[in-house]
Amino acid sequence: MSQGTILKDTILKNGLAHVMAAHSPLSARLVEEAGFDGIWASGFELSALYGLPDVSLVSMTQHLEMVRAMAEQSSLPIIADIDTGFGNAVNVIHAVKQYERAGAAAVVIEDKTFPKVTSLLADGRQELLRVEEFQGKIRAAIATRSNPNFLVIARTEALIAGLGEKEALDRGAAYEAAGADLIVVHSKQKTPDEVESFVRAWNGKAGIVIIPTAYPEMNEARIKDLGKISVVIYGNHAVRASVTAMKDVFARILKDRGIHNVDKDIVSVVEIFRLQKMDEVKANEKEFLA
Ligand code: SPV
Ligand code: MG
Repeated sequence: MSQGTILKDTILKNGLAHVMAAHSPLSARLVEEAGFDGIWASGFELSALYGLPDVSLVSMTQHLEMVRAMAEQSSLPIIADIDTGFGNAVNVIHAVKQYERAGAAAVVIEDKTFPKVTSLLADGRQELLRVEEFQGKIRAAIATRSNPNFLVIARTEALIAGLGEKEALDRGAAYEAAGADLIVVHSKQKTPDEVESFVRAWNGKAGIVIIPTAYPEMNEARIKDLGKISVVIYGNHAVRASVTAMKDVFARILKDRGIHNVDKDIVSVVEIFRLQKMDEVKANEKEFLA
């Protein structure tokens, strides 16, 4: 079964797929062990990992290599955040071929101009593509995929750009008409009102995807009550959790002048061996080292 089929089946079976961000093969394994339905190969997280802002600086090759490495370490479907598709429809064609081959379940393409600016920034420069041009990118992605279950997800940034609900609804409908399987509507409002209102007004057939980072009180009970939402993406909680943990442990080691206190509060080296599958190495040594 293809990864896209697995993701589609989860949505069909559970109504809502819950997907967690990852930025490394190790974090992808932790997402799977925690019990999520899928992995969000977040551009924001990978950019942060390189110490870079999420403004189209990380290349397609860097992101693709990470997706490939994550796919090797996890059996969960991966939703690849390919930003604007790295250029125009021609770049999208190239990207879709590569990401499908790399083992992703889906790509999300957003309707901003290249280079994009990260969405949640308070005064970010948010420029949107003409609807027809973005439809061309979606059509190009659909025409390129070799498996019809490789999901092409269109993301509108109309609310992020402050263009209002009507523009967001019109764009969502236009992207569905171009063939998008699902529609991401993103918002940076501190409350869920804007997204809830969009969802209530949405009368397309395509399911909606949300990334509720800015409005965290939108929990899964509320999402299910609203209906129409197929996927919730927890967009940057892997990198934020790891920064929180590293800051805490690093500060304590300096304060304590040693590792004697933190040792009991962090995972053991044996746990890292388990995540690295050292047991397989031991078994192979026994079997093959003569
Ligand atoms: C990402 O995680 O890269 C996203 C979500 O695209 S956001 O950063 O909120 O735009
Ligand atoms: Mg992104």
